[in-house]
Amino acid sequence: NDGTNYSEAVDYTITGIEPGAGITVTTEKAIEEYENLSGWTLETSSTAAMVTALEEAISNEEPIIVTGWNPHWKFAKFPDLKYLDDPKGIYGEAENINTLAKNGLQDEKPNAYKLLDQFEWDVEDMEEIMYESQDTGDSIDEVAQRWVDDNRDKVDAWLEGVEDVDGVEVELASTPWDSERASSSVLKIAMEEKGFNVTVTPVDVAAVFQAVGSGDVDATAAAWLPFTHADFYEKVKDSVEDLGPNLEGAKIGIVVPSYMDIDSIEDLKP
Ligand code: PBE
Repeated sequence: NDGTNYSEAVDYTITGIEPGAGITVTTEKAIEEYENLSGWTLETSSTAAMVTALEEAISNEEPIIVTGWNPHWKFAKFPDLKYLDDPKGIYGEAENINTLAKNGLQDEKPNAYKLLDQFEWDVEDMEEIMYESQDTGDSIDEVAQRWVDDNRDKVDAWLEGVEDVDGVEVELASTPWDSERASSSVLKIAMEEKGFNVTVTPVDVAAVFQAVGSGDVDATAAAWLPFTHADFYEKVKDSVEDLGPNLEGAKIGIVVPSYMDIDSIEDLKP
């Protein structure tokens, strides 16, 4: 590259997000597996703090190394970001966001189960809500309602064959990221059209999996699989039912501004 020792410039530190995130666990694995990252630090704080650090670095054209993922609006706001190649495949390949139900939900609440099972949309749909909320300052819930109004064909497909109910309670566990706030929000709106009374509780990833596994909640639409949340899923897999992807084409990894002249995690000097 141009000779800059990026590793030294970032003080051998990756700017991470919340300590409880799947991507945090995976990045700790990456630091163990890549010899050139031995002794590096993953600094955890929050997604908001990571985005602020990224914004500052980009405005000063300074090097920064962050944990990043799609779908997320940072790639729209900062078009010059790139993923570093991950030759060891620590961050996995094709990643999806799955819906998980507690065991027995189909018998207990068959119409809720059917709707949850039929819920699926595309990366572009989720991004539309995240970008619009970010641009306008309107809440995810407000933008999600507009999205539902504008995308009747998709929403009607989720509702197909689902009978109306009279206030059946459904509890969904979710995570605090915009991606899952968007999916939980459209799901809640769609379910309430059929007469369900839906509560969405955003908690840590570990708590999401525990809650569905123990049957404390009915379901979650926030499971990043097969890689990001693999360790969490493994612990509860016998007590949950995997309803498959509600979104295909998610991704996580190490992200840097494209003015950094490196392409791979292995290009980082030890
Ligand atoms: N994320 C966004 C989460 C899931 C959704 C990739 C930051 C994580 O657990 O890492």
